[in-house]
Parts: sequence; C-alpha cells; structure tokens
Amino acid sequence: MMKNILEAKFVKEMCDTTANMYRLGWDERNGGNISYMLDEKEVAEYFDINCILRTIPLGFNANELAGKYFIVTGTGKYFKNVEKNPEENLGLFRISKDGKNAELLWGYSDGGKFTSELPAHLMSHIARLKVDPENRVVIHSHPTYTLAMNFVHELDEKKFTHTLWEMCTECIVVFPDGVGVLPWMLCGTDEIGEATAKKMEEFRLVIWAMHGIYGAGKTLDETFGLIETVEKAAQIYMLTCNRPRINTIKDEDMVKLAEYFGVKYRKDFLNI
Ligand code: 2HA
Ligand code: ZN
Repeated sequence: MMKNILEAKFVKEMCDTTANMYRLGWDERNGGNISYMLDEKEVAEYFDINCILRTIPLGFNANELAGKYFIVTGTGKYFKNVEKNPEENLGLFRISKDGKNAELLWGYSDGGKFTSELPAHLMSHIARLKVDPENRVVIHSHPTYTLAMNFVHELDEKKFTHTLWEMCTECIVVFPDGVGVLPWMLCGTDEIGEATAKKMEEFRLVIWAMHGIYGAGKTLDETFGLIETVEKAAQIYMLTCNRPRINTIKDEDMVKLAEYFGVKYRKDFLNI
C-alpha cells in the first residue's frame, strides 16, 4: 500500500514554508519559488516511481542532476494557495537521464509546470552540492525590507554584508559567509541562473538587486531562517538609516562572536 502524499513530511513542510512566507508579506501574487531535493527512497513510499505522468522539457541541460528528485512550486502559482491545494501548486519530478527533461510524478494537476526560475534553482543546487553535499533546498523570495535596502544602500557585497552584520548581533553567526549581490538582471533566464550559481559557490545567500533574494541550505527551516535573518537585519537598517546612528556593533565585537561560536567568517568583509 502506497502512503498518501498529502501526508508526506516534505509536502507539509512546503505548505508550511510557503504559508509563512506569504503571511510575512514576502511573496505577493506569484512572487517567490522553492525547490527541495528529495531522496528516491522517501519518494517511492508515495508512488510508483516508474509511472511518469508527463515529461516536461527543462529548456536547459541539468545532466549533473540526472535521476534526482525535486518538489518545486509551480509557475504562475501563488504561495498564498499552496497550503489549500498542494497538488495544483506544487509538482514532484525526476530529472531525466539525459538531463533535458522533468519527469513529472505528481502535482501540477491543472496542466501547469515548474517555476520560471528553475534554471537558477537547479544551477544553484549543482553549485551548492559541490560545496556542501547535504544541501537540499533553494528558496527565492521578495522580502520587503531586503528589497527596500537595495534602493538605498550600495550594492557592494562587502558593504552590504557588513551593514547586515551590524544590525543584529547574531547575523555574523547565522551567515558568516556573507551575502552575494548580483546587479539587476532579467529574471527567468539561463544567464541569471548561471550568475546566481556562480555566486552560490561562495555564498548561501544571493541578492538579486531590486528583485529579491536566493537562499540555499540543508533543510527548508535552515534556508528560510537564513532569509529571515537577513530580512530582520534589513528591517532594522531601514528603521534606523535616516536617523543619526549613536550606537553600533563594532567589528571587534563581531570577531568575538564569530570566534565564540566557532564560525568561519569572511574576515575580508570586516574593516580590521
Ligand atoms: O516566480 O519570483 O522571479 C515569480 C518570481 C520570479
Ligand atoms: Zn522573483
């Protein structure tokens, strides 16, 4: 007997994460997308993995991920609606042997397909897996204060990261590797996908200037938490940036934090 996919932990987690992000105001309309790599073993509990519902061309080559399984939000779909109707708003597929197609096993039930940002997602998975074999999740979102900060702060990786680190004591501990920044680029393209993946070799967080953010991690919680921490710091920045700054977390304080918590941080992003 196959188990009911709607009770699968990974479907519940996708529902919870999209619902949280929607309620935080980060994912208006069809904004944002999530991809989550699954093990064949966990997928096989829910359906016959030889029963392909549809073959959907990827439009680019993902042969480094051949045979891998992903659950991914659908193109044009709203985070607001995932929880109510996971089968229409999500899809679960395997990358074909030649890396050219998505073999749909469940979901996109209204004839839909994966997010238009799939190139950036899959290319980021490939890049992160080389750095961290346990990476499973890529999230793209439009968090409000992070975006606002893009309009008033220099888009320099060192300066942007440094400002975020200054805004919350825990920032340097949560994202010691800092935040990569891409200039404004056309979204949905292979080009922005390749640029994002290149940044992902170095960073788990990548800003798409005046558009949003990408995060990567081992779990949905961890990846969500990374973006949430950046967003909190950006919020504090936006609440304080037009007033004189009287107090700040100093660079030597950040060194103490990084050393106390034993994290490997971007020393070159501090001014010491
Ligand atoms: O999928 O967020 O970047 C909607 C978007 C595109
Ligand atoms: Zn977007």
